[in-house]
Order: sequence, then structure tokens, then C-alpha cells
Amino acid sequence: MFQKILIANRGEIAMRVMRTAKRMGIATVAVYSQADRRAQHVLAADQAICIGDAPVSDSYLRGERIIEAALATGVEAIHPGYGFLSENPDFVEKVEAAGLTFIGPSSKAIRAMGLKDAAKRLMERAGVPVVPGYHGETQALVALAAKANEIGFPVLIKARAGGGGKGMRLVSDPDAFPEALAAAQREAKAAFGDERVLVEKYVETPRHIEVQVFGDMHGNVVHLFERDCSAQRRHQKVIEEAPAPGMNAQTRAAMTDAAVKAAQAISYCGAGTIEFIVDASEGLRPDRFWFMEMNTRLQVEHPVTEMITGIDLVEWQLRVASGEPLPLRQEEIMANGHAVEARLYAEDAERDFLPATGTLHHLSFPDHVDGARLRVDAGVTQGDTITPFYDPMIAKVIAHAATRVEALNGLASALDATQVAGSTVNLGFLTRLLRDEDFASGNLETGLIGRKQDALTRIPTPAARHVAVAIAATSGAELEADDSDPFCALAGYGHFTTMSHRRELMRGEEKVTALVSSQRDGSLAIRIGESEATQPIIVRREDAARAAVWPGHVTVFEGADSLTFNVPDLLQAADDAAGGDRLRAPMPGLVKLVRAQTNEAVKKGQPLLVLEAMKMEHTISAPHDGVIAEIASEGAQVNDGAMLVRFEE
Ligand code: MV4
Repeated sequence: MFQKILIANRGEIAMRVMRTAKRMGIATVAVYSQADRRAQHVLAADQAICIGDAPVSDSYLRGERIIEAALATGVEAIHPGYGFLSENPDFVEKVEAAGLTFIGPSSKAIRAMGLKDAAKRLMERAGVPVVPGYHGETQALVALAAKANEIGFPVLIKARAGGGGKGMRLVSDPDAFPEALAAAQREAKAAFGDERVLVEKYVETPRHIEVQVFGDMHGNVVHLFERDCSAQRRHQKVIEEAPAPGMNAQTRAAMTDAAVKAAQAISYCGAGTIEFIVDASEGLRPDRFWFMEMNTRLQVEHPVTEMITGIDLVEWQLRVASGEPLPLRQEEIMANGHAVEARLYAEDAERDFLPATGTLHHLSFPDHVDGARLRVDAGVTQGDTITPFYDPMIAKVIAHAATRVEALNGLASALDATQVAGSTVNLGFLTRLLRDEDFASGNLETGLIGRKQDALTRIPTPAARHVAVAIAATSGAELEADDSDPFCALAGYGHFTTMSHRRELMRGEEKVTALVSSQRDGSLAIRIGESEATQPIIVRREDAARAAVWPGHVTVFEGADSLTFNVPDLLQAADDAAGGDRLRAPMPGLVKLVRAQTNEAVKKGQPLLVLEAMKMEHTISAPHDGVIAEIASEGAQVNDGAMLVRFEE
């Protein structure tokens, strides 16, 4: 077994790989970009090497720098995680040429599966069912149009180098074919530098079911059952589970046999996934699934397989990469119960899932839920920042129980009890999807999320009760913006004080005022509005757990949903305490353009940046002459009250 490995990745997957390495007594080396200097994976590793600036092309995609770091730290092997260099055969060859082991398949296996058309031809020869269609070399319009007619409309044109739905076009009738083909080719050329396409029969009610496979250097290949990843939004997986809902013994046997055959055909070594598209219009049937592609890496959703099999897939990766045989034979691998994973993202579901950024001033996960085993794979902790440079996934939350219903309920409860403040997140969207009646009954057809998007992304309007909790949480805490217990500052209030304090919050553009007075029992009486005669809402000490106060803001949690208010007083207090004056975002938005830089001297009235918010562009100009100490990054998704510019004192 290796004594020391380098992890060529960041975030949750770097943390995940390190966890197993540590358990096995293997030393770890992290690599990081300037933006990740204080990231969890850097802190968790035994050693860490900076490999460049924030953009991925300057850091996590720089194979040479990573190999240099590996050689300098004396590791024996490199684990690529997923994404970045994990499926780059040139990188694998360079790693091997440097005398190191790549913890993953051979460059040959990656190449064999890298292009969809070649992979389908290979699989067809190996006797694996592939999606009916044309995956040959010819690319002439007349030839492809004739093939489309033979296949029968509707057809789907896909880029052979594609992924994530890029270069994909659905064509319903022959007249539309030439234009759709040209569009797909243009898009493929621009995205992948390869304009070649394949044409497939369009599967009308598809499910995405994939089989986890594992191979070793001794010619053994096993499967670890299937996962269902049908719940997708614009080709991004949202919820994954194992086993697939509605799976039966015959279909499972046929799919897992085909997956093992596929891996054997390329002498596959390591963890891999065979993706099938399934026609689920009449249930799951052994003759209605077809190979789509193979992912030659460990996948994001691997934890659901780990939960049902009890197998640590990273441990197996390390063992087979170091030459050991697979730890178990096929008949020793069992599946138990049901596991479901949700991807917690910093994104704004209400604004068409725009990626969000921000500092996670408050982040907490429940450590258990009733009726299910819980697992949280996170790459960040409270106080960390989601930057615009990388994938904004915060964590994966996974629940395992005896049945699917219990696992779904357990996961929804866990997400209800998860609190995030400082960035917009998709918690509410996830719980609404988990509790959707179609989703819950296993109707995972492709269109589900799109069809129900409005209902799934609807955010509750603030009730008086939420406002009262927000007001209470910020009362007396002006100077302790980061205090996690907003009520401790109330000690100074006399028990018999009846005098009320006027408080003010902003919800977007809307001002909310309230009168606050403390009660004998330590609770607060909150009157919304300006009148002492209004019936008060009583907020107790225990309710503090339902709110988080952070610089300039207070967030109230209601199940998986949250409501964030701007606290003008808190913002002023935070600025005064920190010194130097700042310009803050007047509303949530996207930093569209940045026209000034750090250390630049600017004149009063000079445009500094453009914020796109509420579908309009707002130019933020310098309020006075000064020198810029800090400025927001272009592309950043910011909350209202977020700092855009800080001037030097
Ligand atoms: C398909 C398809 C229907 N017919 N291929 C390819 C990329 C992947 N993200 C989804 N892909 C699809 N390929 C044929 N011949 C439908 C999809 C598809 C899909 C499939 C399963 C589950 C969810 C899906 C969401 C969108 C598109």
C-alpha cells in the first residue's frame, strides 16, 4: 500500500479522499490555488503546495505543476478526484512517465471511452446494448439525414465529444434536421473543438440509471449495483439514489451483466460507472436499457453506493491502484436498504439557479435524524467563502434507511435542520422535490423538475412571526454581528424594563419597523410597525436557534427555507468596527463588470463597477476620491449589503 499520496483536487472530494487515506495510515499532500489558501482540504492535509492563481486553468488544471508538487513531496501516487484532470489521458501518461501511479484507470481505457461514437462502436462489438442510432464516421448532411430517417423521428443529435447536454439537439421532423445539425455542429466545435456528432433515437420517457463497476490489475471486474440519477436540471444531477426505484431482479441482472461486460471489454481497472438510458414508459424492463457512456472516475454520487453496500470505494481505489486484488468477489457484495443523496448548492433557485457566492457566516448540519443514518460530505465549514472560481457545491447530504420512503423522509428532515446563512442555497428546492408526490412515488421522468419548477422554487413570503424572530435576534446585538447567540447581549436589559426600542430591518427595498420591549421572563415582546397599541408577538430565548445574525444581516430559518433581512444598524456597526469606508450592494445581484482595481486611485463620481440586479444594471460610482483597498470580483453573485468596494483609510 502507498505511504503517501497527493490529491489533485479541492473541496468535498479532496476531503473525502483524505478521510480514507488517514484511516488507512496514508500521508496526504494537498494542492491549492491562491483562492483556497485557507480551504479545509489544505488544513486537513499533512502537507500542502500552492499551484497557482484562482482560475482553474492557472491551478487545478495545471498537470505539470501538480506532478512537480508530487515529486517535490515524495508521494507515490496521485488521486485526481472527479472533474479537473480526472479523465484526462494525457495527464495520466505524464503522471506515469514521472514514475508515479495514477489512482484511476489507464490512459488507454479513458481514451476508449472518451468519445461517444467510438465508445458505442466498442460496446456494440462487446455485446452491450447501445442506444439505436448512427455512430459512424460519416458527417455529411445527406448521409446523416438519411440515417435519421432510418432511425425514425424524433432523433437526438449529440456531440461525440460532448457532455452536459452541450451540442445536443432534439429533432422532431425531417424538415428541421439540416438546421439542427448545423447548430449542433457549431456548438460542438465551439465547446470541444470537435464538430462531429452522432444521431440517436430519442428515448421519450427516459431514466438515467448507472452501474458502479470496479476492476483490478488481475482481470477481475465486479459491479456494486445501480444508482438512479434521473432527477436532473439542465443535465445537472440534483438527487441521486440507490437502488433505482422500481428495479426488478431481471432488469438488474441484465444491466449489471452488461456493465461488467463493458468494463471487461477495456480491461478496466479502478472505479468506473456505466451510464444507461432506460425507457421507463412501461416500467423497468430487461430489454429497454441502452449504454450511453462510461465515466472513468469516482463519481460525485458514489456515497449512495457506499451506504447500501458498506464498501469504502476510495479504499478500493487505493488498493487496486497499489496492485492488490479486489477485496471482495461478486457474490460477497450485498446491497442493503435505500440511500438518497442531495447536492446542497450555493445557487439562487428563484433567479433561474444562478450560481451564488458568499461567506458562510453560519453553517450547521444536524448530526442525526430519526429513522435514517445520516452522512454529510462537505468541503467547507462555517466562515468559509464560496468564490466564483469553482463549482459552488457546499455539501452532499446522504440518508440511508431500510426503505426508500424512510430514506427520503430522513433526508428531507436533515435538510430542514440544515442552516446556511451568508449565501443563497437550494435547500428549500431540494426538500420540496423530495416531498413532491410524483418524486416520492418513484415517477422520476425527465421532465419532472422543469414542469414543476415554479412550485419547487417558490420561496415563502415573510410572515409577521419571521419578522419578529429577526427583530428579536438583532435586538441588543448591534456590536456583536458574529455572535451566534443573539440573546446573550440581552443580559443588560433590566427584568422590569418596559421601555420599547424602535428597530428597523430591510427586506429588499422594503423597510420593516418594530417596537421591542423585554418581558419579565426574558422573552421579547415585538410589535410590528410604529404603534404601541399593536398586539405583540412574544419571542422566547429558544427561538434564537431559528435565526443567525451575520455582518449587516439576520437570517431566519423556517424548515429548509430561510429569509434574510438587511440590518442597517448592524452594517454601520460592522463598518465602524473595521475602519475604512465601504460601498455595499444595495440589493442582491451579479457583479457584471469591474472597472477599477486594488490600489487604484479613483476620483469622485468615477464608475467602479456594474451590478446587475432585479433585471437592471446599476453603476456603482466612487462617492469621493480615494484609493481602492478591495473590490468585488467580476461574475460574483452578491447578497444585499455585501461589500463591493473598500477604500483605504
Ligand atoms: C438522451 C435522452 C433521450 N434519448 N438520449 C444525455 C446527457 C444526459 N445529461 C441526459 N441525456 C439524455 N440523452 C436519447 N437518445 C435524454 C437525455 C436526458 C435525460 C436522460 C435521463 C434522465 C434525465 C435526462 C434529462 C435530460 C436529458
